Amino acid sequence: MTLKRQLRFFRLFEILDQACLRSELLVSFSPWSCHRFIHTTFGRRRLTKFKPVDDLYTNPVHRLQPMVQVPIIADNDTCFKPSREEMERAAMMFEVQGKKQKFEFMGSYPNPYIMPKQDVPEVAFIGKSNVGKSSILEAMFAQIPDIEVKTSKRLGHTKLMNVFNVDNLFHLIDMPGYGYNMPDHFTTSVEAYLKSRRNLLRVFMLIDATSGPDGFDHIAINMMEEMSVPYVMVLTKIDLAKPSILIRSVLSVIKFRDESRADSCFPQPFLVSSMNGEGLAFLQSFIAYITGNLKIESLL
Ligand SMILES: Nc1nc2c(ncn2[C@@H]2O[C@H](COP(=O)(O)OP(=O)(O)OP(=O)(O)O)[C@@H](O)[C@H]2O)c(=O)[nH]1
Ligand SMILES: [Mg+2]
Repeated sequence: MTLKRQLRFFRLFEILDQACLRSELLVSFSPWSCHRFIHTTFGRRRLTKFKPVDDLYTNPVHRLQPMVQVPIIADNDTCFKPSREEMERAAMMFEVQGKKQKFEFMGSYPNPYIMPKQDVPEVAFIGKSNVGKSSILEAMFAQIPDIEVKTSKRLGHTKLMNVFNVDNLFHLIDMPGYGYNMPDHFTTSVEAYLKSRRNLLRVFMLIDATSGPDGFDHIAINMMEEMSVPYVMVLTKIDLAKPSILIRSVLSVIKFRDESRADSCFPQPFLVSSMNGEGLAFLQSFIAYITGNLKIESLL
C-alpha cells in the first residue's frame, strides 16, 4: 500500500475512532477494537483520548446472569464488588497522569535470583501457552506509550519472566506459558519464582474461556496448592466465547476449583477480554486492591 493510501486509511480510522469515543458505543468499532485494528495495521499508535464506556466498568458476569436462573457464581463467593468510581480510580493507575510517574519494562529474567529487588508488591500471570497472558498486560498498558508488550499467535512465545513496573506501586510479571512448547527451564524459572518470591502477593491463573480448564491447568493448580501460593482464576478471550459457552466455562472453573480442593484459590473467578477491554478495569481494581493501592468501600 502506498504511503498516501495508508494515510487516507489512517485518517478514516481516526474519524471512526473519534465517533466511537463520542457516542460511547461498545460495538465492533469500540475504542478498544479501533485501537487494536490501528495498532496491528499501522504499527504502534496508541489512543491518547481513550474514553472507556459504561460496559467496560462492570463485571462481565452481570451480562450473563439474566440468561440462567441460578446464580452463576454463588453470592458468598462474590465478595469483590468495586463501585464504578473505584474501578475508574484503579484504571487511572495504568495511565500517565503526570510527568513524575514511572512506568517501565524492567527486564526479562531466566531465574528469580537475578530479578529486581523484592521491595515492591508483585502479581504474576501464568497459564497455558497462548492463553493470553502477554495480551492482558498489553491491554492494561495500552495508555502507556513507553511500554511495549510482545504478544504472538505462536505457542510458547514468551520465554523469560518479564517484569513491568507500575509507578513503583507494584510489579506485573508476564510468565512463560506451560503446556505446549513450554521452555525447558520452566522449573528453574517460573516454579523457582513461585516458591521463593517473598513479595509475590497473588498469581493470576489464566484459562481460555472458549475451552475451559484442562489437564495442564490441573497440574498448575496442584503446583500452586502444594506451594500454598495464593491465586485467582481468570477466564480470558471472553469476546470469542458465545454466552452459553462462557457460562459453561465459568461453571467448569468453579467445579474444577471445588474438585481440586483449591484452598489457596480466591473463590471469585474473573472474566476478561484483552481484545475489547471487557472486564479489564474490574481486574485492574483487584490488582490495585490486593497491592494496597485502592480501598474498596464494600470490603471495609
Ligand atoms: N480475541 C481475543 N484474542 C486474544 C485475547 N487475548 C489474547 N488473544 C490472542 O491470543 C494469541 C496469544 O496471545 P498471547 O498474549 O501472546 O498469549 P500468551 O499466553 O502470552 O502466550 P505465550 O507467551 O506463548 O505463553 C494472540 O494472537 C492474541 O492476539 C482476547 O482476549 N481475545
Ligand atoms: Mg506471552
